[in-house]
Amino acid sequence: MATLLIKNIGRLQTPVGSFKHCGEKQGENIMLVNASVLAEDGIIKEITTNGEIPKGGEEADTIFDAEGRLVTPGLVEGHTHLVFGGYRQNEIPLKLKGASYLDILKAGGGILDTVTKTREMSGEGLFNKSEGFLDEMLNLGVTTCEAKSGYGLDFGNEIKMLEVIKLLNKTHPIDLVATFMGAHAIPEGYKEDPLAFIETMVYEWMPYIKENGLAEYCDIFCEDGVFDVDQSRAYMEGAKKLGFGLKIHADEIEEMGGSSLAGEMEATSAEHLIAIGEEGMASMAKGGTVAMLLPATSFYLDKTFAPARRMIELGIPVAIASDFNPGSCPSLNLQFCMNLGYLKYKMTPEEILTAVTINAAAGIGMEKSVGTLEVGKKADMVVWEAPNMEMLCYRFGSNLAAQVIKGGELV
Ligand code: IZC
Ligand code: ZN
Repeated sequence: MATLLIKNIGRLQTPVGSFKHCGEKQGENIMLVNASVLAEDGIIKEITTNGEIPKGGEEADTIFDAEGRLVTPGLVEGHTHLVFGGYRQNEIPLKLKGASYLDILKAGGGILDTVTKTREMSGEGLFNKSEGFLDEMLNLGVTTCEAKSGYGLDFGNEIKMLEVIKLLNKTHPIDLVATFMGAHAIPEGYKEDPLAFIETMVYEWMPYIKENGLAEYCDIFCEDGVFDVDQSRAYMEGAKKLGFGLKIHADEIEEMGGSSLAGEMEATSAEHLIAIGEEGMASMAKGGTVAMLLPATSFYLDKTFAPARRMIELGIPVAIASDFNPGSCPSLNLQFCMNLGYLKYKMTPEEILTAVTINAAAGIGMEKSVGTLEVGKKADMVVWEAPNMEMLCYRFGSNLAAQVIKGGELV
């Protein structure tokens, strides 16, 4: 039995409860002063406060002195396109000349450019590259991460990506949740008939992915010039029948009705939502769909920011994630997303902590095991180079994670 004691925690701050936190609950965190956490075999055994040390704590195999700093749950990264070939820095000069994200995609670049480069890479090459990204994330405080396929767009290459994610989950300290996103762009040969591509995925690829345990969720890019609402519905219905959880990139650039569909289908999460309207928000609130907001993408694409305050007001559980990908967010720094949450979404530090822990966890089906610091949950924690959440949300551009703890081990 391996034991770990984190002592002398100036402030331990965490949401409580293994469920989506909506409305006023979004901003409810508990704060313990002069706290300690004892973990046994990677699971939290006891949390104490006011200078008390858990029984047996002083004899723990490893003792870490937090020296009065802030400790929170490990960050949960709820949305990444982690596995990809190449980069797309060549798009910046085009953007500066006025080309939009969708202009570049429509001209055969964008996602399709990354598809070519991902197809060219071996599984081993993709594994090594993605592993490096996960190392960076862990350093920045991320202990659980969602990762999507979607740069293969044919059976063999989509499976190659999902196999890479599965192997990373086995070998890397970060826990991964895999999402199949074959419906990321329309591949060559299906331009005139996107529904035929959807049917191929639903009837031929998804059953294989399900049988082989290669993904928990299916995601689709519902956007002008990509997949429309009817095609998205067909894809999601197919995925639901096979027992996948549902996600949808909705209302990112144009308000297409993807968020209304998400609520109607009771999708686990809807992503982006920059252009969402009142109808979409009402539907998501009714469907209990997590709003997976991606502020670094708004920043990078020079777009407005999703109406997070209105969502909280309407009782939509809000999560914040990075969207790490080579085209619309080449940053995997979730701490930067927290800064943007504070300044651009105007969320409180408490609401932001909920957004990057328990609500992100609920958005990827991990809320029972991670996302809060409570007895029985995984001992995934971050000791921050900060006394409180205000400092963490205010200072940007530095890595304030002083010590990351994953599954009861210092990393
Ligand atoms: O590679 O552009 N929005 N998918 C939907 C992306 C961005 C990733 C990319
Ligand atoms: Zn995305």
